[in-house]
This record gives sequence, structure tokens and C-alpha cells, in this order.
Amino acid sequence: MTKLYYATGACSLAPHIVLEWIGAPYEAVKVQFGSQELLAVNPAGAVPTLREDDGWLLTQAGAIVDYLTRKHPEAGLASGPSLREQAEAHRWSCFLTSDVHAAFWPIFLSARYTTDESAQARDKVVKAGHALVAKQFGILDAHLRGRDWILGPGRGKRSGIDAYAFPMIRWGIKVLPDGITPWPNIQALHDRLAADASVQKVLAREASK
Ligand SMILES: N[C@@H](CCC(=O)N[C@@H](CS)C(=O)NCC(=O)O)C(=O)O
Repeated sequence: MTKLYYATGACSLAPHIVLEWIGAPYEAVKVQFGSQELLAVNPAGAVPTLREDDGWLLTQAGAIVDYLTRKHPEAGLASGPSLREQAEAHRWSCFLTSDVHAAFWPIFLSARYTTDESAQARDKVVKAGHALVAKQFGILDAHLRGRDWILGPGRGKRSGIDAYAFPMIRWGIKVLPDGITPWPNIQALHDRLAADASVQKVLAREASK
């Protein structure tokens, strides 16, 4: 059975939601960052990590979401078939990995971004992270104007890319000074996803012990 190694609320929430949307049997394994169990399948000690029955391993949230949506075309979560539709899905996946996710690092791990150990210096790094996330959320919010989902227009249904955005939107709610209130279209995407029964099921599982 396909196995997903995840940590509560981390970016692994994205493939966790995608697996639930797909509806095929899978196992979700909660792990601690850097634990021996996780290091055995991912030398980075990070989530998400996906393991297939034959022992094949895949890391990187964007790659896992892409793999799962293409493995299960019947779920309708992959991009459309044209070269441009595929390129746009790739574009948004890269945006989420490299621009949005990375913008949160200075907030979550400020000590990695300055050699100054003072609280003031760390606070400045966190503030710089807030500005970085705001820039990226501004781009996503503008893109979402007039759209229900990230991929489209004309597609009219959710994709794996929406699931990929969801954990990052939740981080924004948690750590930004004003949450995501400056970005009404991101708020609407969040609310649309949060209302989904599969998303709620996954959130409840991740929150449980
Ligand atoms: N580029 C990787 C980043 C994975 C990553 O760093 N995940 C975080 C959780 S969101 C993690 O496991 N951090 C623990 C650590 O790096 O020790 C991806 O997109 O999958």
C-alpha cells in the first residue's frame, strides 16, 4: 500500500489531502522530524516522504503531489493534458516550493538566517520573513481574482496544486501579524478547501495522536 510519512500541519498535509481525494487505499504514518524512522526513508529527515510497495521512495512535496495526481488520472486532480496546462501546473508547484514555502523559513527558523544571537536580530529576520510571505501571497491573491481554484481558467475544479497551497495558507493564518485578512481571494480558497469533507478528515487525523 502507498505509504505517506507526514508531520502534523507540515507541507506533507498537501499529499495527505491528495491521497484522501484520490480515495485509493493508503497508509499515513506520523513521524517526528529527523527521527530514525524518517531518516531511514529520507536522508534529509524531512516530510513528506512517499513509499510505494516495492520500496520506491519519493521526496519533495511538489514532486509527490504531481506523481500522485498523474498516477490517478481518474481523480481529476492533475493538470489538463496540453503542454501549456502542464507547464502552468509546474509553474505553480515551483512557486509554492521555492517562493512561498521558502518565504516561511526565516519565520520558522530565524536562527538559520543570522549569526547574531540577540532576540532583536532574530525578530528582524522574522519580520523580513513576514514581508517575503506577504509578497508571495500578494501574487497568489491577484492570480486568484475571479477564480475558485489555482489552475485554470476554464478548468472549474480543484487540483493537487490547491491542496499544495493549503498548508502554507494555514501557516499564514497562524504566523502573520494579520493572518491572511489582506488577501481575500486566498481566504476564499482556504475556506473552500477547509469546507471539504476529505480535508476535514485529514486535519482531524493529523491532529489526533
Ligand atoms: N523542499 C522540501 C522541504 C521539506 C521540508 O523541509 N519539510 C519540513 C516540514 S514543512 C520538514 O520536514 N522540516 C524538518 C526539517 O527540515 O528538519 C519539500 O518541499 O518537500
